[in-house]
Amino acid sequence: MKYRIGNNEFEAGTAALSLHLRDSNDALNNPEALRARLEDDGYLFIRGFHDRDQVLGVRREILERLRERGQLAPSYPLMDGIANPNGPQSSASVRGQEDLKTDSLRALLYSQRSYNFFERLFGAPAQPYKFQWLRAAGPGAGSPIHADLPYMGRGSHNLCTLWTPLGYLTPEMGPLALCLGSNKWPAVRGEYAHSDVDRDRHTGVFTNDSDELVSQMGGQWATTSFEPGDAVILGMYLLHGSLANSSNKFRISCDTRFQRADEPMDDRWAGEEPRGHETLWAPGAQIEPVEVSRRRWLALN
Ligand SMILES: O=C(O)CCC(=O)C(=O)O
Ligand SMILES: [Fe+2]
Repeated sequence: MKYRIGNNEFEAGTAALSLHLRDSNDALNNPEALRARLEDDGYLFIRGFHDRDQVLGVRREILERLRERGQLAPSYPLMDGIANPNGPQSSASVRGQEDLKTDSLRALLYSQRSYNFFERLFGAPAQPYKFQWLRAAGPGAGSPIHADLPYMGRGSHNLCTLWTPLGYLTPEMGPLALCLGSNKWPAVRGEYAHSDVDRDRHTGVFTNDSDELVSQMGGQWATTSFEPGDAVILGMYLLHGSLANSSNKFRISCDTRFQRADEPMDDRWAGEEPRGHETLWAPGAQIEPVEVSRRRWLALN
């Protein structure tokens, strides 16, 4: 079976795509080792980061709201999250999902467990972005390839993404996919990482050609099967996106950010109700197409 990322498909268990992610649970009590691994690998995968039952409770409430919207196929168990083929279309977009964000979701993301983890990782008190990138990605949906810094680089760079699957996720359901090795590439760490989607008016997508990152740049795509409670912590330079959802279920996950509390926060994401992207999300904004930006970042002509 093949899995799609961006414009290309890959066989799993190959140099192009692995369905295994190394977990860092062995280093949980060793912040220096966690920091070294985050720096080297660009991510940390933690099994049981959150309380499993709390995750399943959040999942249930979000699915109830998807059902109220008519997005779930009638007459299947709620917790299976099977999409209604005749319901409203869905993408992996984080916009228009405010009504899916429950108090229980915020309690999960901003739990003492999360604060404690990041305080230990940073070696200093941590504070989160109060924005939640909630993704209910239906059949066919996937996220494009990017690093996070161009979307959130105006404040502290002692900043991590916390990606939380809300339920069991198989590779067929289109989970987060990491481009291993990309966090060290000069093409990523240079102009691209220090650009700003709103100032520079580009999409933030590095390329849609997932194959060139493997066959020309030497990366490897990697994901795995996730269980409720698992989480991935991402550094700001690792390219990632998602597999396309080839199942008939919703892939529900949420990402948010934690940074050092004693450093400034990107003004787009600060405060209780962050205003978000001023250009990227502005109706009718003129934004450079990926095909143009990609050539610059990959130094193609
Ligand atoms: O879940 C996804 O599809 C993408 C997640 C992502 O880009 C992130 O967590 O930064
Ligand atoms: Fe991201």
